[in-house]
Amino acid sequence: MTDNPFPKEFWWGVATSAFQIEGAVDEDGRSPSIWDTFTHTPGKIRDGSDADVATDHYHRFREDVGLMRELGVNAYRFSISWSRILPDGTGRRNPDGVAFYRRLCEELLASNITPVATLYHWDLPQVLQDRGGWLSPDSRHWFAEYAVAAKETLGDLIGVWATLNEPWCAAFLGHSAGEHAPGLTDPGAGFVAAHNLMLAHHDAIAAMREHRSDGDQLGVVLNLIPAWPASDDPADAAAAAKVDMVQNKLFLEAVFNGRYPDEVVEWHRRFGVADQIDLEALAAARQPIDFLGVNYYNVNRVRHVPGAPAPGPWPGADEAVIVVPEGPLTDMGWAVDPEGLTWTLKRVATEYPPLPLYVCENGAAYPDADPVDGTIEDPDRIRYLESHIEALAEAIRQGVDVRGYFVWSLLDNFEWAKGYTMRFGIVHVDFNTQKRTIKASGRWYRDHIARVTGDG
Ligand code: IFM
Repeated sequence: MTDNPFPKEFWWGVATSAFQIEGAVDEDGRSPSIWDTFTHTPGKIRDGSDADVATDHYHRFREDVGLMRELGVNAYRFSISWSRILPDGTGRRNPDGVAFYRRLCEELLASNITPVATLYHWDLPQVLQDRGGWLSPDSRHWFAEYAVAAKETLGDLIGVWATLNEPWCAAFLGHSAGEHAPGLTDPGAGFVAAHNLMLAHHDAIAAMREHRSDGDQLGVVLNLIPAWPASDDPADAAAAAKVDMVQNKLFLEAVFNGRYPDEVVEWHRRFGVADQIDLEALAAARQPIDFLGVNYYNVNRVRHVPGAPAPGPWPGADEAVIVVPEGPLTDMGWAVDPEGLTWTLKRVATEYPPLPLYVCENGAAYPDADPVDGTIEDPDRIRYLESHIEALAEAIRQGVDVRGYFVWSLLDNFEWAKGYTMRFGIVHVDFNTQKRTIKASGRWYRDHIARVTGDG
């Protein structure tokens, strides 16, 4: 990087989530989440696996913080398991669950690594699903109660809080496409879940602000996937705009402006759920945030195909088809589009009020070879990270206020419906022995951090 635009205090971090790494699913009072139920339902996970052990981080967190020290990161983004803190979903707090996150944060702080917590990375307590889950109008109150419980018990150690991770996934992959827990396949249910998640987000911010400490930063993390037309044909542009509406605009508008785009309101009517979506309640609930987290992996290129049904996770986007990308793909089947990151960050900065942004996830799955002589060469992942960090640098040079970048992921881990078939880590995990090995990409990231912070 010839012209280094990253300030000294920039956060160079790594990210994980509770369900994907912790394991220990029935230890110390944790109750099952919807993902425990889903993984134990035959046919839901590609390799038939579950996350009962995952990467055993619950028992190995000190070793994992040690890896972060070796990498030289100064921030760690993780999520808290609701089922550990409030095993009944609401009410009784579980001191043993809280104690785990206290130990983790103490270890991080002793290592000069800032803890960045997400409250909800998709693992709703099953007891709450049994009461209607995100389709229940009560869900906003359950979530606000959980947010307060987390803030009251961990707020002396954690100053940066995101309410939700990627609510589009929780809403539409979970309730419309059936690919994620709880596995519903109802277009309207996705919109209802999205609405209740947005209310929950605003309510949690309001409730946590009442328990505010100096310097707290409260925000939310969205996965903003640019939906670009596959050609210059205006019909492709119109199809792409519909995908953008469900993927991005719905959440950006709800978070920043407490409203939905007109097309989305129309879809509420069309799918027969308008009576479950109180637009005035959303406007009334709206809270300003201190930062927006942006997760970025790739671009969706969209073609208009007459008569095609809307793709499952984008209900309403009739006649829109996501094109299979050309060129080198990651293991997820995603193209490598660093320019989409610059574009996304500039879009948020241009269309919405000025706000600190963090790239809360970015990374790539590739089929790594097993370690040879204690090392793993993963040049594709290095190229991916390098090109995206350069794209981020470009956004900063163009004036976007980005304060941090988190690689997804610290560790190879449980990739949801794809089980253990996808390796996103910059640290390899042998899932039989749990041995960790820093990959070449991890060493590259360490050297990059040292270089740009002047410690190299
Ligand atoms: O593993 C997921 C993570 O949980 C949420 N964002 C995308 C990642 C890769 O698919």
